[in-house]
Amino acid sequence: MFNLILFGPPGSGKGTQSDKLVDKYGLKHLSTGNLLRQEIADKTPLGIEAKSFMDKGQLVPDEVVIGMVDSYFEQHKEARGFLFDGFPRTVAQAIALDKLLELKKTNIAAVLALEVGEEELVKRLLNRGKTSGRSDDTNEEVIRKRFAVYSNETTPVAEHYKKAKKFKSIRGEGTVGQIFDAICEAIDKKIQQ
Ligand code: B4P
Repeated sequence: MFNLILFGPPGSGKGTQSDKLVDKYGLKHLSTGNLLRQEIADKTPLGIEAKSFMDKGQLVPDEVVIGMVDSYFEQHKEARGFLFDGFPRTVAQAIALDKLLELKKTNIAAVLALEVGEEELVKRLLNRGKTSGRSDDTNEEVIRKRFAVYSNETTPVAEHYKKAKKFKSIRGEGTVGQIFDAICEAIDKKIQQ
């Protein structure tokens, strides 16, 4: 199995790049944001709980997200590898992911982190909010809250993978094509190792 994490702040382009990467490398796309939005659309108890956190720009509790990832693994036992998008977002999630992968006798090959300045991120998210119908993208205060949560709770995840020598920064500003090429270059190097 070959597993990758696409890492970066809200709006850094994780979802945009993931769609292209899963096509090219035949990986299963595991976006916790997409899974949570599907639960909300289906009005499940999990979705109703998650919505109250997401609307405020907060993270959904670890046990909810980890349980959801575990059941996604159960449903995709045949996968050749996973592209994790927006997960893990806390150190507790990263440790849980390490354990789940260990049970499958596999691990994370690399963590690719998209680096984008905050003002560019706000611009992208407000712009997406005009058309996406996502309530967490329409209010600048909620967007700034998401950055604060990212800096407090998600940045330590980078340290977790830096210690394991799996972390690589990628410039996340430029055209979608340029960024895609830079990510593919990093992945291809990893595959050749
Ligand atoms: P996510 O769904 O993961 O989304 P995101 O971080 O907001 O955006 P992403 O980085 O994927 O940006 P995108 O490509 O769409 O999270 C949403 C919420 O779910 C979180 O705030 C949290 O509450 C909850 N959640 C999710 N996972 C969780 C977890 N593990 N634990 C707890 N809670 C969790 O790009 C953004 C915009 O930029 C798009 O409009 C795109 O078109 C544009 N764009 C992309 N690339 C561009 C480029 N190169 N130039 C210009 N614009 C670009």
